[in-house]
Amino acid sequence: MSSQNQTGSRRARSVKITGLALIGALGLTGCSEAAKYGWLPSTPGTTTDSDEIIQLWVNSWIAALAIGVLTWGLIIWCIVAYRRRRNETGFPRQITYNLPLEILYVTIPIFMVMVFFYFTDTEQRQITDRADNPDVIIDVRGKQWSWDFNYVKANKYDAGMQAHLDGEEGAAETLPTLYLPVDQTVELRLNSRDVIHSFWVPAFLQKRDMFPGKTNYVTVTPTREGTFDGKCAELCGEYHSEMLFRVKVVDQAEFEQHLSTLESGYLGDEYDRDSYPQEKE
Ligand SMILES: [Cu+2]
Repeated sequence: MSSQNQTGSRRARSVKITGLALIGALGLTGCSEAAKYGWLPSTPGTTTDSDEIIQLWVNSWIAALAIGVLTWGLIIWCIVAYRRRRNETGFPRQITYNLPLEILYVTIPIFMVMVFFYFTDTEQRQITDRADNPDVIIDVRGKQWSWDFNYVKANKYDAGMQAHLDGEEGAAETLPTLYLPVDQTVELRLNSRDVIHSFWVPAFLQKRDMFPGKTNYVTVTPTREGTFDGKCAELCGEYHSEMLFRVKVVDQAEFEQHLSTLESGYLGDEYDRDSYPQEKE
């Protein structure tokens, strides 16, 4: 066999292997439901924002991967095409100060960043916009290491019990539970009683920090009934890992029924830890 034929068959084989690997990878991804949503802890239809957040996430990955594949391809092509040949000595021809090329590889990344920025910014504004007239307002107070929920319009409160570490895992039923009515716009007013916490319901794909002395807002309209996990996402001390809660998205009747079981009143600033003399003075 001539050396040319040998190189040809080797190339054909490597093309075949690469093709099979690609088809296999695509097949695996196609089968998996999780892959379809970019392995996010949510599925479409959980809140009015969740579908677009999932789309932004998945499309960003596709764009990033396409750019990645193109870049890796060009790198590998350069390595192979411009490798040192036998009987070649010294440095290859040096090409510098190629102005058109330099302008090209400055403008392309700027353009890519602008496209990513545009889509992220549009989406983020839509998510963080506060509703003019929320159906339900809940003042959420993070505290080491639990949560208080004030249902503002109904003047009802639910005070979470501080976590106790006794070596036994806490039962889900004992966790403080935030009730939300399905298909209604909810404004969560996030406050902290002591240190920085972070309000996170993974299934809602939204997370926001809670600072002492400052109120942050999350506006959410849950569209699927069910029970979801919530947790503090900011390391806030010894029992941070126990600072858990649950979210129950229920119909209006069940929501009202739950409110009727709660005490009337409002647990406001007066229960904050008195440790911010600079603000209290
Ligand atoms: Cu915390």
